[in-house]
Amino acid sequence: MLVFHNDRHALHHGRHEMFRGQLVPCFEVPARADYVLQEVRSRGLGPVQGAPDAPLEVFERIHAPRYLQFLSTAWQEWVALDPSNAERDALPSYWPIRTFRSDVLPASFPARMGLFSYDAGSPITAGTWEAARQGASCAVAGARSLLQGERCAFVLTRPPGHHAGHDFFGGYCFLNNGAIAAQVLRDGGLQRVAVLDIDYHHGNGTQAIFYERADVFFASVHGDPHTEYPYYLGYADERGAGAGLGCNLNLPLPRGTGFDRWRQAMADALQAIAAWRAEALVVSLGLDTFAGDPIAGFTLAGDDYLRIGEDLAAAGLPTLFVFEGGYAVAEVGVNAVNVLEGFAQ
Ligand code: Q9C
Ligand code: ZN
Repeated sequence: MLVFHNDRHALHHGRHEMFRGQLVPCFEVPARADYVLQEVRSRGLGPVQGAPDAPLEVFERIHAPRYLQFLSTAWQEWVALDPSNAERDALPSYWPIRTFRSDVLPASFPARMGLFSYDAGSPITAGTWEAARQGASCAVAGARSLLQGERCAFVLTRPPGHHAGHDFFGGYCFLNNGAIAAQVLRDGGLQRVAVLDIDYHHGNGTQAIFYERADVFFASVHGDPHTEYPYYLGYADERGAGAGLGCNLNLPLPRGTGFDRWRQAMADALQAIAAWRAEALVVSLGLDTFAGDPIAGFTLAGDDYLRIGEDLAAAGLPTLFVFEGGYAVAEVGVNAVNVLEGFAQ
């Protein structure tokens, strides 16, 4: 399996996220991707390559130009507010919730931080833009490899992407790598592309991006948002809207769910994707469904990830895996490569 590795991922290294009124050390750390790369190499999964910088126009197929403009200069603006800010991550403190305008663009940098985000858990650091942009470039290269006939490829990148929307960051995500890949597949000539999100958290960004579209099917198996992040999206009654009605499938499961029930939910999602006649599959591959994950609540075990890979392979579609969450750092490499090896064998 081809592996597209973001060799600039460590430029994004948040120090703190806001959690229950305190700044706590970030869960989304560079070591996550390092463990996955180490496992890819030691198990000989396939050749590891980088990717050329994709032009911004490719990202603009998914993200708003003014959002990309904001991200590309956010760190410089943050430091310009106060030189000592260089020692601190940038986090938002204000948000334009209901009754406020979101069409305005305040000159104030903190005001724009809130305009373009939805939580205080996703710090912007000196290298966030560089890292996110290179990661999205890897997603573009991965999608193109499928268009050129590869059966599968793996985009090994962080920061993750599935919580990022058309014009907002959150949930540790800045550019929606999976959505960008799906769009590259569409623009490369495929008519019907499915995104299957198996991260513990609902992929609210990806869902929102494609919600009114009939050409990209979004299916997600995740912790029930009644109790789990991101709380405000991911419910079973969200089926798509307008032309996209029927092209969105949410399968929320209660905290504590184990592999048997989880596996049946993924089978239901794959069944819907097959019935929809998808031509290619993008898998948002979160490993935070693992029992040992510090911020999630399912109870999957290491070997279960081999079965997941086998089940995905049985769907018989060209498949692009995109790395998302998974915070049991020492195990995330084995679990990720188990899926990929289960798929490829
Ligand atoms: N203190 C992804 O898995 N906060 N994002 C949870 C932890 C947000 C997860 C609370 C979790 C976002 C890509
Ligand atoms: Zn997650």
